[in-house]
Amino acid sequence: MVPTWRLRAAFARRLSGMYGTEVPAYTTLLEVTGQINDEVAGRDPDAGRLGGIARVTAERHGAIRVGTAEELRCAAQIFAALGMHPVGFYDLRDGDVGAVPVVSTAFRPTGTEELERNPFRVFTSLLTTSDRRFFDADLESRLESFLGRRRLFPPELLRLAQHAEESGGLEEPQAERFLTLAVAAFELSPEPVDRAWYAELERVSAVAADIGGVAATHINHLTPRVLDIDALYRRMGERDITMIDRIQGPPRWDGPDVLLRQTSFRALAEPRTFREADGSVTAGSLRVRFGEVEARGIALTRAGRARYDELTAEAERQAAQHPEADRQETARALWDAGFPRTEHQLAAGQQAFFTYRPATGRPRDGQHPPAGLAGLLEQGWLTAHPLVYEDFLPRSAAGIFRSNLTGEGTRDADLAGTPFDAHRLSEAIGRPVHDPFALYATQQDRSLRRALSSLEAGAALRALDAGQPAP
Ligand code: OOG
Ligand code: NI
Repeated sequence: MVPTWRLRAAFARRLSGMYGTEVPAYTTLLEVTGQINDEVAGRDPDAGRLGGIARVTAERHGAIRVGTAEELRCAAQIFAALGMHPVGFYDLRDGDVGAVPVVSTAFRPTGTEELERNPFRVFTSLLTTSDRRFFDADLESRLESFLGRRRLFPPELLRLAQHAEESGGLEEPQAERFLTLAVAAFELSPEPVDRAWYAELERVSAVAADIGGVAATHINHLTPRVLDIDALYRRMGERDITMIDRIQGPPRWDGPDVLLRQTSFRALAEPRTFREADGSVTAGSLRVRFGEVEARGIALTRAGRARYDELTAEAERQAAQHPEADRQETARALWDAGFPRTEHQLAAGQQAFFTYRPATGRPRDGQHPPAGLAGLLEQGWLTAHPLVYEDFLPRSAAGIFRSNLTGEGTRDADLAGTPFDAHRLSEAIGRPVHDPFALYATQQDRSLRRALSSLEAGAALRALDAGQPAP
């Protein structure tokens, strides 16, 4: 039997191989990423603090886009076979410039062990065809009928996926068949693109055209994880690959790495065939795919995230006021003044998530552990190991979409948007969309409870049981 996690690891590896043949710049990116990861692992004894080198080397996220709730349900079935579940809700329709008509979630493993085995995740976006700001009633109905006629995933693939989900894996020949069909479902289709239809959707949004203007779905990008994204950014430039103008997310600074830093480049135009108005088929090209790379840091609690969001908004405000100033420096100064400088401060202030363990070798000397987390850490009762941020950032995601766009598109901001939230997305998928904060909190609480029990830290355990945010 090939267990779930092995299916996931094999799927990620094969998808990466397939994508490398489709987008050569991705192969360059993997080479440079691999060099830098080796260098960092060789010089920095702490390089494995946020995931061992084996995990980081294999680590990828992908992005796909689908058109209907039915397509999303099928994608969810395939991901469920791989032990990947919807986490988080992202609404990208409201950005001031280049808003995109999609709502999204990320499919990923949710358990500590599964993440450690292979953390493959796929950012998955659903076209909001009923959003009147983008699509009028006539276009919506033509889109719906176009999407209703296509089938992204063959029934055999879906049957195997369901079987794999129910049995926690697949027997060998079926596993092979499942992986082959699953990878093929995300390849670029040779099917000719209807020129007029694609162009009509492109006037609304390039993302709408990429989703609803073609007969199949495809991987939009596949993103490796790098241990030093600033070094990678420079080195890609030396290889003549033009990156977007900056690294998104937190600035580089001396304090702990938190959340997610990402940067990207536009892939080259790819040959596609088109069906013209007179029925003839011509050769052409489309430029919708992407290269992206990311560095991951510590997962923040709601409080830590609120602080991050404030600093980001302030950095944006200052950058808008002083367009001549270096953005990184502006942000760094704000962080130096206003963000916890050490992991210890993040833990004691409950601004980030950690795995807690009882410190080994601390003499008790007849003392009782204190009730508060800060005291437990300061007096050396507990050690804290950071949890990696496994999710995405809406602002960076919007930035990635935006740099993908050929034009600004059109959106009638005077009309009301279709309301959408995590609950409605859960209904569309037919599976619960998990709250990322709750998942990290569960991981943290489990370790804390175990550590406190083994320390016989009665007061701290009672505080935890009383439902306080932490002891
Ligand atoms: C997804 C964009 C979001 C990220 O890393 O934030 C994303 C897309 O372009 O389909 O992948
Ligand atoms: Ni991405």
